[in-house]
Amino acid sequence: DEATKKKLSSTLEKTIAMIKPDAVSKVGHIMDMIFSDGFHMSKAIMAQLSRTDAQRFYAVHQQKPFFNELVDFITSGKVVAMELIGNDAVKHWRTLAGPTDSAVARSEAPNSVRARFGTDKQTNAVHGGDSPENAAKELNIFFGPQPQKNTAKLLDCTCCVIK
Ligand code: IDP
Repeated sequence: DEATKKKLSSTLEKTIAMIKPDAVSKVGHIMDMIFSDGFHMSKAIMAQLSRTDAQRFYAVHQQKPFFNELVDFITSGKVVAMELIGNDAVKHWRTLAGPTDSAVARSEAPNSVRARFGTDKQTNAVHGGDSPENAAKELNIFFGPQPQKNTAKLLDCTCCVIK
């Protein structure tokens, strides 16, 4: 009914999911998990990030001791970035992704993506935006107006895009 529709649309959110270079070969399994959990995927792109874009993407971690290593890792191969839409999508995708450290994920969230496909604290298969604001900034790096280098668009469906 109308009340249910209104409630659903008010919690509809978008987020970014990104498959990191270590798990790109598992893209099919990961997309299966995403769809099985009820997300809509409105955009997807395969890209190799430049160092500049990787530094923009991880700008919040600039002061961390692992920043350079993280930029090396994320630029070491192709990634697959996706725009996901669903109820409470930011939190939902972070839950499906699992804890940052894949070893912790294996003990605490064995059905998570990081438990199944990640290796350790750094090499952890996927990224998830941590707020709607950060997700929007990160999506803009992949799907924003600037032409992308080294990218191949996989999917760009407007049927379920929320503005
Ligand atoms: P999150 O990806 O679960 O949100 P963050 O703390 O935001 O975790 O860290 C961003 C990314 O930086 C992680 O996904 C991981 O790849 C990397 N990272 C986090 N902590 C460490 C660390 O202690 N050493 C090396 N890499 C790390």
